[in-house]
Amino acid sequence: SSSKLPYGVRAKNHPNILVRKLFAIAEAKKTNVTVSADVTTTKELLDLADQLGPYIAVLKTHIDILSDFSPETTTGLKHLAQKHNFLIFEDRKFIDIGNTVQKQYHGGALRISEWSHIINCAILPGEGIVQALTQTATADDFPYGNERGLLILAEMTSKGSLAKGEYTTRSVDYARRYKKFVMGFVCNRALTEEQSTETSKSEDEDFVVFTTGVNLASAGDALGQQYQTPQSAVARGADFIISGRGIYAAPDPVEAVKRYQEQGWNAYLERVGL
Ligand code: 6AU
Repeated sequence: SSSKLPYGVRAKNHPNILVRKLFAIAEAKKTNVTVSADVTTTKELLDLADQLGPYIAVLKTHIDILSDFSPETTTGLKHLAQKHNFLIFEDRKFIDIGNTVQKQYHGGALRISEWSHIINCAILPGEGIVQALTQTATADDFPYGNERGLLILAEMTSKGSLAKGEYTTRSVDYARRYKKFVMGFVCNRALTEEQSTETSKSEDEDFVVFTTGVNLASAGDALGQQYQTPQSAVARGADFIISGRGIYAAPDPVEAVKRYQEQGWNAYLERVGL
């Protein structure tokens, strides 16, 4: 399966331009780390992005937790993404009818489509949410064309998560139907062999797996979060590991991100046999 192939090989064959860029960044910087920068002021966010930028492939935001969000926040993020060559992933988890999510994604107060390369959605509403976001991002007048992608939240890391079984299989079905915009999943393992009566794996299929709940110092938190190490996440199929508090709340976040980078990268080399 594609998870045994190096990022560079997958980049060459991939039809999606943003995925090619993501794999190229991973290869160039030797990192599969996504830092989840869940801080609550613009200064903290931009400082983190600038300090950790050299060691990460993707910076993940929750833009609605900032107490002082302004256009300067996203101007700053875009500038740092260019400076350090990383992608931005706004973890908005869209979850509504198609007509609503289109307006939440493109335009609105946060203008997410303008600055975030990657977004995610949950499929609780059904296929229509994926269809609607794909429609917006592939429209002739959508200004950011090939530089945007969608991850489907197919599983969750929290205790008692209901995103399993048929829900996860459906996530894979919808990804297969809307490949033009869906680049992969947020999930805890490779879903490539997932089959339903509706869809099966096509030969050229290569979805990107982002796995969160990665932490070297802790097994979980008091609110149901469950952690694993970079090594175990990558061995189970993660192409990119997402870590928040393990990095930004460490005594020295730069030292921490380097450790996650090294462990995530070594686990990747081992998986692909390099
Ligand atoms: O490393 P942490 O626990 O500090 O942060 C984990 C980050 C948070 C969550 O909102 C997010 O990952 N997350 C997600 C995502 C990325 O969609 C899914 C999930 O199942 N669990 C999870 O923690 O920003």
